[in-house]
Amino acid sequence: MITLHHLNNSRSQRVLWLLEELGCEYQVSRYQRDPQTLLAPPELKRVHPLGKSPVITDGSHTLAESGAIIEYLLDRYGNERLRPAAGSEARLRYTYWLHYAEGSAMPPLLLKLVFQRLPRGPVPALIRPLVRSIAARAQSRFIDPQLRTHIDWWESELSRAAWFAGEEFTAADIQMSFPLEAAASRAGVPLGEKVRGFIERIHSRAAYQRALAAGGEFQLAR
Ligand SMILES: N[C@@H](CCC(=O)N[C@@H](CS)C(=O)NCC(=O)O)C(=O)O
Repeated sequence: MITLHHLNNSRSQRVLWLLEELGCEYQVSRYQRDPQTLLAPPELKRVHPLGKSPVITDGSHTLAESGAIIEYLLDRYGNERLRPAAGSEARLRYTYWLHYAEGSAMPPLLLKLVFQRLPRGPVPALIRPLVRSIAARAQSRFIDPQLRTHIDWWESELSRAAWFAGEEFTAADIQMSFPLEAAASRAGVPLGEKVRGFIERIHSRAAYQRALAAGGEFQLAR
């Protein structure tokens, strides 16, 4: 039986969603973020040394890293679903978006979160205005222009086809859902019509809704 080590409000929601799309049997082991630091509890380090979520265990395997977990689940339980055929143009696109989501899209979104929250942290009152000004400059000069570029890239790609790898919904769309949802919650940059349409379409999928019910809480930090 697959066990998903699931952290509230996190990337592991994507794995829950994939498990629901595939109709796999699984159980969920739950972990709660510290409300102040947003960090995972130390128990997660007993499952995997990095203590991050998602992690799955399946028989003798323990796997971390969303993209690797997605590939493992498709290899083992996919029966050719949710991944374009090897050698096709769509497969190239699928592979690109699967890696891009964590490798390129998430870093500026994480920076945005850190710099948005910095002045709200335990900063001495005397230097709070300075911290606020540095955080605002980091966002306006460095982070926001990068986010704009990424969001425009998603908009132009979703104008070419309904889904990231082409006309068929694939697991790359599941992987890309997290940066798009994070951008909707915190980017502070308007999203285009195609990106908003993508988010609406994924929300209306029955498996997405079952995953929400199974995961409990899914509200991304801002
Ligand atoms: N690239 C990794 C990122 C994993 C990751 O950073 N997960 C976050 C949840 S969204 C986490 O566990 N944060 C809690 C912590 O860092 O303590 C993946 O895609 O699985």
